[in-house]
Amino acid sequence: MSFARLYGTTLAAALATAFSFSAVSAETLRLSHNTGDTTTWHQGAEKFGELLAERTGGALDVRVFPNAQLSGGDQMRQAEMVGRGALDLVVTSAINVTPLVPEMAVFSLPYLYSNYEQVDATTQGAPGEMLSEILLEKGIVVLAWGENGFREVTNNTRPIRSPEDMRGLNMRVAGPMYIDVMNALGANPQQMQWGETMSALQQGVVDGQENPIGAVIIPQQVYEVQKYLTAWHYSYDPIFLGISQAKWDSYDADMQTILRETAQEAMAYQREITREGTATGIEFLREQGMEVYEPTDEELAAFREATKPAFDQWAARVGDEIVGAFQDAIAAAN
Ligand code: X2X
Repeated sequence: MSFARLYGTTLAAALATAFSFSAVSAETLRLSHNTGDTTTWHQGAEKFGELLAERTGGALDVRVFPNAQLSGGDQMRQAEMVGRGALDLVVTSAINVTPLVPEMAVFSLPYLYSNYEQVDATTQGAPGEMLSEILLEKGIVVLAWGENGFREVTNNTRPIRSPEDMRGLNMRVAGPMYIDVMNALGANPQQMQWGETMSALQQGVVDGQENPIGAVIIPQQVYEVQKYLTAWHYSYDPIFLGISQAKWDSYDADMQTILRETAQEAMAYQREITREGTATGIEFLREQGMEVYEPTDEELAAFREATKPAFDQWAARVGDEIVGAFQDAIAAAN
């Protein structure tokens, strides 16, 4: 049935008929993500559910499952599960999808981006579309791109001011590319689920980790188990809200429009609160007792230089066409 033809596409019209519509065909979609229920990932997912229920008059609602519960705690498995229709919806970050789609590593190449304008020129533009097309081949329809953010390094051993300071540190990392980046810096990387990381930090199984301030470090209270943070901005990580293609194909064009527009609004909100949390975050972390170091441009250049072998290795894996499209969009945004 065509939602728009029966009820009109405006919000007011949808709300006016909410009750009768929901009585006919309410459907609950399951959304999986791999952070806790305090993060901006979760807030973005909940916003999507609220807006979607409103706009479909309750015909569609969303149940959000945090902490990768639906994939047995395995954050990398979510994308593959959505692809084969075992999950309806996912919010996850690019690095988690690299085992399925290595090209997704393009976003997180070390020191690819210098600012948010450059980020937005790719995630909200044609370069992001290139990745959406590849994900579609895996059965995942990307509805909108959101933000995990620039990943900053924390640890309990010493302040990090130079690549040398990373030597010998046992670092928890999320995905394969970061193993190579940490190796390039002389650290000892260990891939670990996010869900196991807080206790590993607490128990000293690892010395440190890296994550974005606004989306993860603050809402998940990483400052309670880590002493030092360096805002080295070494790698950007986007998130996306995706739906399984099987589910997507079950809706008519009007419902697909509502899904896409709602996802875009929810992820715009998610990016906004993430950036706000990041902007005020360094001061907050200092108040919580963390020692925060903000490197000079020269020091950042040293980190960029030291991580270049990992950049080159992964750029080759991603391929010239995609890396070039990103670099062109970034140059144009400067
Ligand atoms: O596991 C992480 O570090 C997290 C939460 O940032 C990702 O999903 C990549």
